[in-house]
Amino acid sequence: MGLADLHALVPVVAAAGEKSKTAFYIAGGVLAAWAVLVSVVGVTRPGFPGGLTGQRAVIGISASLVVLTVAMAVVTASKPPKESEAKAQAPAPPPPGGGAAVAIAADPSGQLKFNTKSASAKPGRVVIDFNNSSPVPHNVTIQQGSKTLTATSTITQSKTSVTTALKPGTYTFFCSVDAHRQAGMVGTLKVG
Ligand SMILES: [Cu+2]
Repeated sequence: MGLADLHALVPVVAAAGEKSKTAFYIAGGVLAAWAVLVSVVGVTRPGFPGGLTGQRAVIGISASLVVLTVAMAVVTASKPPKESEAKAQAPAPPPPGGGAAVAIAADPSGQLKFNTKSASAKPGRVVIDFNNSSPVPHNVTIQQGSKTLTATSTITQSKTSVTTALKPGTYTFFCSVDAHRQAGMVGTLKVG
């Protein structure tokens, strides 16, 4: 196998490397086998590699194999970050211990009220699931005292959710659209 063949092999093996680390192991194995071959021949033949051309060939092939192996290492090493990236984009898993989902719905006929005046959750990550099947825009905003902690999007005829970390305590949930809170879209969220 000549040097040109080796270089032609790089993209092919690199493509295979996208799928697994096998290409890296193959390239590494070939490099190791070549190193053993050179040293065995070198030991058994005092004149090896014989002449400038022979030396250049041995150095060239060795260098190509090193480049190939490093290329495989780079190609295969680039895979784990892609996986973790995909993982980061995936939906967050349910909170491990503690936390809870709180389901709140707006009146389906469009009246300015929620389906409940009180809700409760365990401390930790709390998912507020809000369902507004009416054509009137609403949201669920969470306050503690006068401090707004989080809010869902304002939606009509759809569902949304927001996740927040809540410590034990008493919170207020309400709709911040226009005067919906004053009209009655308000309730108490107890966490504890
Ligand atoms: Cu509202």
